[in-house]
Amino acid sequence: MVKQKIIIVSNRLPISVSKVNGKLKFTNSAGGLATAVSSLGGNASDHLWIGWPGIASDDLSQKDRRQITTRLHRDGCYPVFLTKKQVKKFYDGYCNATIWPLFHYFQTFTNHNDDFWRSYKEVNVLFKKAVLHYATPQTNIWIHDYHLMLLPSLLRSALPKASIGFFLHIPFPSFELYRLLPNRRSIIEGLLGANLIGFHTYDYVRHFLSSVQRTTGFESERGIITLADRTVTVDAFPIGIDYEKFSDTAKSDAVLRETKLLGEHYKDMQIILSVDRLDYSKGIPSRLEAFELFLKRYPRFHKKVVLVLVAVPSRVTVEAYKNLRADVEQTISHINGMYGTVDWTPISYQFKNIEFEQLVALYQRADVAMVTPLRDGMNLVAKEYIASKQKSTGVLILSELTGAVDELHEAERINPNDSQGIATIIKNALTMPRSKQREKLHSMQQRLQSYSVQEWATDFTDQLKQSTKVQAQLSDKLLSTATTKNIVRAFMSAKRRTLLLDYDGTLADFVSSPLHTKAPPSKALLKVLEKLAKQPRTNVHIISGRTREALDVWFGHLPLSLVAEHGFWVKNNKTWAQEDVAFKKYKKDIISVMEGYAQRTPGAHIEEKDFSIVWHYRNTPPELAYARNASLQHDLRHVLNNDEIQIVNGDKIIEVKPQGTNKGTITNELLVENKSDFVLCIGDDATDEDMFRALPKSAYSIKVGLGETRARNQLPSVNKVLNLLKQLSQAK
Ligand code: ADQ
Repeated sequence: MVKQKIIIVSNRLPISVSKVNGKLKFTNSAGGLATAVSSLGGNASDHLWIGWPGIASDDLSQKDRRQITTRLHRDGCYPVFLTKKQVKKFYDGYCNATIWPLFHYFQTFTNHNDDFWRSYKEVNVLFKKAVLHYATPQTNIWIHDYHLMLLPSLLRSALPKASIGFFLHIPFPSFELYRLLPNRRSIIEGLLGANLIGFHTYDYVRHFLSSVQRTTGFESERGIITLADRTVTVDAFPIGIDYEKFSDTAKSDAVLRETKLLGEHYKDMQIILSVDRLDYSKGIPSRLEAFELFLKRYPRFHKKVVLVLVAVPSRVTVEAYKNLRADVEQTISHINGMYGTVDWTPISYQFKNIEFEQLVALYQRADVAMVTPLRDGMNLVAKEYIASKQKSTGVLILSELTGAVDELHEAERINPNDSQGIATIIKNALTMPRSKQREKLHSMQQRLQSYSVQEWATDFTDQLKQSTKVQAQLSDKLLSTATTKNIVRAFMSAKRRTLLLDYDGTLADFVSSPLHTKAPPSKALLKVLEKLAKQPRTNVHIISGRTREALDVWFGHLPLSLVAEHGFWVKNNKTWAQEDVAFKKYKKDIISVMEGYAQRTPGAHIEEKDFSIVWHYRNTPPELAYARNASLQHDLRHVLNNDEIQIVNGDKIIEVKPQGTNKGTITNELLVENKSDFVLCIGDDATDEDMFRALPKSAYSIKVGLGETRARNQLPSVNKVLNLLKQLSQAK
């Protein structure tokens, strides 16, 4: 097996295969991604590319397949063959009739179909098999785009240590749209298999993070999502173009010749250019509408302006695309028929792929570029137009619904639905002084030059290495089998043992209701605790924020010591003792403030304990909870205004309680009373950090979950805690 540094995985390979007159034909697609990958440095054996070669396998004989594979291998490409049925259901279906329209906010074009989804899963598994064929356990893998959103997790389960990056080239929609997808959870879980997930803009990052939280509950801080045993970094990497390629080609003889020809053909005429794949997201019909309005409102430009509209054929078998083509062509004929004359055709239309030099010549010669998508992840045409303006001036009209607008703010920004506004902007663009055009072009060119597609690729892969390194450091703290064995050994040889255990999130998973009737301990847990407490010379303490009543119901029958309400109640020898603090007098005020909020906060709930009042917001929509929590805390501080009370943020709760007593103070007391040579403390949230802080150096401490902690070790889940306790309970 070859040793590779990076594996690129995308639906399409940079080489396309077709069959012409029974013979295989190989064509290079010089897209931005191919350029980016070739710029990653090293030689060809440092990267390989896995993808579909663009031809259905039903049309290929065994001999054809072998020939394709051998030919592609020469260029570092490895084919995944798809059948006609898969192309129809996976590619035309789930990718382009479900995900593409929904992620571009075309809800009405979105087709939800179980067959498409089945095929999407099946093809992602095919890609997994192909990657596993070439990957080593430490391989760097970079997966591209919406066709392969399940692949990161599929690979993660097979290669737990691999460095996996994912980049989405289209927008990630707001949760309001994303939630419409029946398979929304599977897609998010699929993506979360990556170490690093990249988007074009920060808006898409925000949408993604909020969808992760709303579908799976995983929270994020500064773009880092904490899962049970791993973290995932999410960031914005706005894709660039191969700047030099466009700026150099623009100065080449071939382009100068082409530009001259264009100049002669459109003598004394200003050119407005429109170049896109023929896709409904690109807003071509509304662009035509705005152009017609411009012709109607400003007749002085008749015969002086031509709109050159180049549309690349795309997804021609999908219904919505067929309809779009008919619509566009009909509107063009209407405008040409309505405004054209014997010696002037307002719109020159081409429905084809054009040669690179021809494209650059058009960019070079065009006085105005109209880039007006209704939605676009980034939009490279806008950037390519600016880079090609080496020897000429020009104005870029750019939709504010593209990702590119964030970087190209000197462009003439338009709302693609505002035809009246666009008509005015076209007129202004055609009459803009050249000095102003030059000034705007210059600053945009500088920006594009400094973050080209080469920088983009290097930036992403560097960040991927960085996130994988952080990930590895994090896993260093995860309790290893060796440390577990040490703990069991130390437990066995100790003269006296003390265990300090939190309950919610440590011994039992969180449930949506805080009521104790809804969160009882499992039979398995009770059995382990009983066995553990019956071990000789062993004291087991449950130290919880729960009420005495709850702990009594759950554990009253076992020989355990119980601490309720974070240390305000302690049960030893069957009686509860209470800390001597005054809290009663504040309760009424606290509850009345909280009740005011609870009435207008769906999902929120108030819990009254002897020594605290708790605001629970686990079931409140996160954005609402965020807003309410801030004002609730502000009002509480205002009402209480004294040093005896503290307001503490816990896991989906805000707790108001007296100062002074916490899980740390009670830990101190218990350690003095118990005088043990073996101490094990396990907890999961901020209140448990007080316990960890109070422990002697020799103690073993474990936090459940990732995130910063003073604990020596971490465990990913409640189940793993139970496993550890089970081992101790069986120790002889
Ligand atoms: P696309 O939707 O394909 O890309 P875009 O970014 O504009 O959109 O890229 C189109 C590419 O095709 C450009 O490089 C352009 O030069 C080329 N092209 C267009 N018309 C052509 C023609 N007639 N002949 C030859 N070439 C032509 C997706 C996302 C975008 C995102 C890119 C990259 O939808 O939002 O910018 O990926 O991430």
